[in-house]
Amino acid sequence: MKNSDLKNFMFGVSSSAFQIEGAAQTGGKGPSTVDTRFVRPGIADTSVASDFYHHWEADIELLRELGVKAYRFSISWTRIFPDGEGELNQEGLDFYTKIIDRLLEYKIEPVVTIYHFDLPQKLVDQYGGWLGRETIYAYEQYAKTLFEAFGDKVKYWISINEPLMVMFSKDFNGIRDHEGKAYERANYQIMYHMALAEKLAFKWCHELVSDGMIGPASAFQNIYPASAAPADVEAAMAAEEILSFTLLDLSVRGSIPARIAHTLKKQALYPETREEDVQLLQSESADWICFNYYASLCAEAYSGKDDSNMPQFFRSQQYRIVPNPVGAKSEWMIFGTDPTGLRLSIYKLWQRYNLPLMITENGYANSDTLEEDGHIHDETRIGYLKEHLDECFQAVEEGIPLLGYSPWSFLDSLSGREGFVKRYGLVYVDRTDEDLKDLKRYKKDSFYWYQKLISDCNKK
Ligand code: BGP
Repeated sequence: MKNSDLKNFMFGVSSSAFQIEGAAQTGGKGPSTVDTRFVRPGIADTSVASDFYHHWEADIELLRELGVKAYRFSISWTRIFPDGEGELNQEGLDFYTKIIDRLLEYKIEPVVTIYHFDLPQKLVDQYGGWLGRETIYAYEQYAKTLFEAFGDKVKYWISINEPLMVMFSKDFNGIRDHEGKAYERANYQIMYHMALAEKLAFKWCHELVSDGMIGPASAFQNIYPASAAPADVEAAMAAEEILSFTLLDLSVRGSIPARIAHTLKKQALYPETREEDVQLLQSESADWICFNYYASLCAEAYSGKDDSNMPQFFRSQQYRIVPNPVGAKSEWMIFGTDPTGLRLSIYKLWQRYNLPLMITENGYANSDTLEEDGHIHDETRIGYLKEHLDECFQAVEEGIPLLGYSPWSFLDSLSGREGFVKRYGLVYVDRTDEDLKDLKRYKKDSFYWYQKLISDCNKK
């Protein structure tokens, strides 16, 4: 690779507000769906998480020491608008102002996710969350407020993290009173309303942030045919189109892919739309595509039943998702690892959309052990990150505008469901699910490895 290829590459690291901040009821913050959801006994909740809210200065020192060029984090919607809309909480805005200013002082580019799973609970209570069109405008007000406050400082914006997960996860969308077919219909209504909301954010970003870039962060599902049988190949194509491209097409092209629209209509799942939506959907488009990649999957032709143990949202009558037999599986990486799949995902996204790309999540989950001497030897994580980064470097060398790589995660943080037993961080946070201990930070071996890699690339 030419030295200049990586000169501007954004080596970053990622986090999200509810997974690290804690202080869930502090500083005027209102409750969101991730605070009110049911948490299994023995598993940590959002109240303390990694306590970034009280450790932010020392944590940003760690970012500086790590040498990253970018930090991807999210703003908590209910820290800014405790009710999701209406009255602004200045204390919340001030908190993020301090963070952004400190990052810029250290020449770390803030990459800001506007909304990462934490939907204001009040919007759920009042409007059914994303089922109500009111939530579209609440999101618009929130996003516009952020562009007004930070538009002169933050250039890189992510509208919504993993709309796919928001559509399907009741923990995130807060929809508890719909089941079966009604819930399936709700999933697509949520998708559609989020797409409209996102377009309003695009519009304001383009108006208020000069040279700003905004786009979604896709939970990209790279799916291989389970065999070369045409029926399996077709199943894999359908799965990718439904799980990944439908949402991204809305963000970029402003429409649902024709075959998917046809199927949704046939199944009476097509969302309720209004004529005037078309103009908004098509007038604005994403400037870049961020995506999160952990593993790949396979699809085979649907044979009338799905007896796999896959999560509900992977199930469909058009395909059957199965684990990829290739790639090492481990305690928490149950789908195995597939670095090549990351590069193939880059190709697929580049071919379809021709937009700059950024990897905003990629990481290895493990139940790490803090040794008595304060070390955490996470060589498997190092191997995982190295293999995936090598694939990124190849794509950059081939001329694809991959702007950066920001692994999940900076700190050990609250996992989507598993609390603190499942860790991804480059920095260990000393707490367990049930014992807060001292929340002290320890740099894992992966921290030093990544630090050296960034520094070596800077020297080239
Ligand atoms: C992604 C989310 C992240 C993070 C990550 C790891 O889907 O965007 O917020 O949670 O997954 O997942 P988990 O913590 O569930 O293992």
